[in-house]
Amino acid sequence: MDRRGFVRNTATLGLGACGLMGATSALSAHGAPVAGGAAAQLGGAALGAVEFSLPPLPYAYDALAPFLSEETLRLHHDKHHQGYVNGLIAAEEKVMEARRSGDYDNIAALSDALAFHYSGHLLHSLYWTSMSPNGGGMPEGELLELMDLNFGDCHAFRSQFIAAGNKVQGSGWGVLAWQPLGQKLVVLQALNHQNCTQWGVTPIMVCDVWEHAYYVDYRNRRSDYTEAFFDVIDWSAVSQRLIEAKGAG
Ligand code: MN3
Repeated sequence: MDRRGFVRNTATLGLGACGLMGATSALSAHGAPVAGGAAAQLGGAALGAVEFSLPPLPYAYDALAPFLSEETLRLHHDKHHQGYVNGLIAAEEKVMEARRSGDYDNIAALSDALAFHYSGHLLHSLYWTSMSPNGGGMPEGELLELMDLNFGDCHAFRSQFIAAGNKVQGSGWGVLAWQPLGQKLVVLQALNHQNCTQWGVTPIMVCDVWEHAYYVDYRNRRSDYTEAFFDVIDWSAVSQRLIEAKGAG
């Protein structure tokens, strides 16, 4: 099947139950544009030093036009993603202060903030590397074989992924993830960044459907954005993350 045929398929499947993306170490996966190693950046703030930082956008701000404008990518990467990194660092510092003082009265709010900002940081890092100026086309190899096995075929996968993103109520994500217990690919929704999660799954491709991701370019037409997302997917990066996720799980 050619790329055009793949992209044109717009049949929709019923939306599955709320899925989940996980609080996993997905950013050790291939393609995460984090200087010094994703694992070190995202997992290195265990006890003391706060090491989280914004990874550079792996292409020019105007490289994905016309799918997404330079204005959108500058705002989204430099302001929104940076905001989650800042929020994560602030939350970590408050948790460290609670440890020092022994005052855990705010632990519920702090736990919520950690989940929100960490998940936002992780998902945005995956989002940038789910796309490429040279993206689009078809998935190949084991990724394609698993789509056939787990969804029926790649068209059915595409329909479910787009439906999941379109039907997120409010802000959230469409997520393709490797589920180790089922040894299969799953399509999930993430509400906000952290809700509707299955523990232990590894997200390998994500589509941000918060309005800030598309409103400048698509206004309220989220479904136009989620359809066009398939024109820029970096399937080789997604395939590599699948291999790494399977190896880890
Ligand atoms: Mn976003």
